[in-house]
Amino acid sequence: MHRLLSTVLYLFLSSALFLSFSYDTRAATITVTTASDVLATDGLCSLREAITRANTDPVGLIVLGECILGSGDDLIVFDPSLNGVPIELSIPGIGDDDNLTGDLDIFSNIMIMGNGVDNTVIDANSIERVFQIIGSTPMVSMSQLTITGGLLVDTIGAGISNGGTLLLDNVSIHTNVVLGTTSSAIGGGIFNSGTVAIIESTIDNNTADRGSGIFSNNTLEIFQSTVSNNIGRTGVGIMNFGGLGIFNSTISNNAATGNTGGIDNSTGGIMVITNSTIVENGAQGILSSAPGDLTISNSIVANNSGLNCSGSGANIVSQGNNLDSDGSCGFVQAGDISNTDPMIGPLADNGGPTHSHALLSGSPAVDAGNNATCENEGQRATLRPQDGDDNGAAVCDMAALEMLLSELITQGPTSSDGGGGCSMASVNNSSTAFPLYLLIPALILFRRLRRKQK
Ligand SMILES: [Ca+2]
Ligand SMILES: [Ca+2]
Ligand SMILES: [Ca+2]
Ligand SMILES: [Ca+2]
Repeated sequence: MHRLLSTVLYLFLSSALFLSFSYDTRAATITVTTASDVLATDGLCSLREAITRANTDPVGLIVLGECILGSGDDLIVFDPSLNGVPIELSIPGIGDDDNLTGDLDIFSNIMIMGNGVDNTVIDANSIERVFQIIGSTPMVSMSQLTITGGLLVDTIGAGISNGGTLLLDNVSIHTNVVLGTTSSAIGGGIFNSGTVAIIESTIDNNTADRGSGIFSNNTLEIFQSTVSNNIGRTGVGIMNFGGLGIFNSTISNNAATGNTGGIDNSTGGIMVITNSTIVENGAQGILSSAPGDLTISNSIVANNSGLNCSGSGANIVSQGNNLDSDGSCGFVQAGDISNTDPMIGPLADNGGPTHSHALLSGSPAVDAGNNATCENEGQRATLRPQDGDDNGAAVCDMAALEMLLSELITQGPTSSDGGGGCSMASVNNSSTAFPLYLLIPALILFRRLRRKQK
């Protein structure tokens, strides 16, 4: 059921965003041609100028060489000559919401498509946050880019502050900082008060008092993504007060000075976790504060430095086929495995666009999920189920990844100390496993670009 709900939400988001772009024949494609953060008639188009043109759809003559005029739901792209050159924000002045100084302010429907997380890096250079999506009406998508260098003091959302509808697809949000300890020192990577869908993205090494990776008080869905190495007091990976779904994702190595490093589902937050790996966080892995508000299936909650779960039984409800390493999660439903070492590798590049934890040969999580409730593909887009224990029956794994039998065989026998010697076979997911929901918007965009060229 939750899989269906998430699919419906995804289709809504992707169709609302991408189809509106594809059928908005007025839309302009605005190409950024300089990495400098300037507002000037200099023959070049900066990212700030491009966003202003897209926001305001001005009319009039196009100045030769400047950004072309926005028109409807615009697409912003980056000239390949900028690949690898960081776009550093440099016009000081915090608190401006007119896209003139400090952060980049978006208040219309805009699609920003970079050339890859290594090629298109948008760095606030510590002058304010990176992006602010203002009001509840903008529909925005960002893909193939990095968002970093945001710095705020006791203010929300250093990477992105979102009030509208936002799709993040193949995005890296790292090293954004909210200083301070007030109730506003939240959302180091992302602050969300609207709707956000995160696909195949990484939220890493962001800092805030609470919700250092992500703070959400509205609707958030996370697919095939990793929230890792964030730093804060509590609710460090994710702090949730709204509706949250986590699918095929990894929450790992978030460091807490307070009581919860992984996920804090506060009173009023409603949360579903399936096929995910919540491990190696500081302090507690998951805290859920009210009865029935968090349901979990086909997942691993293990090796967190405090309790894996706080609020088990009433507040954290197992729907089966989960594993914990300390017996704290109350995993007593069908297929649950309690107080058991999951036998996982370190957070590492195991193939696909995000880092993850592999299951090691002999892991009790291999082929221990429920085919009736598991997701159709793993974090790396490996199709589920795979027969990982070579008994002829293909069964979903617990956890974000679905391991291939060839990978588990290549690892060989696992040493009892969990030491090295494990070589992972690379995963080829480029052919059969490419998700249709990414292919469809890509095809729509390609057709639209082709039409424009004619
Ligand atoms: Ca526009
Ligand atoms: Ca602003
Ligand atoms: Ca601004
Ligand atoms: Ca399997």
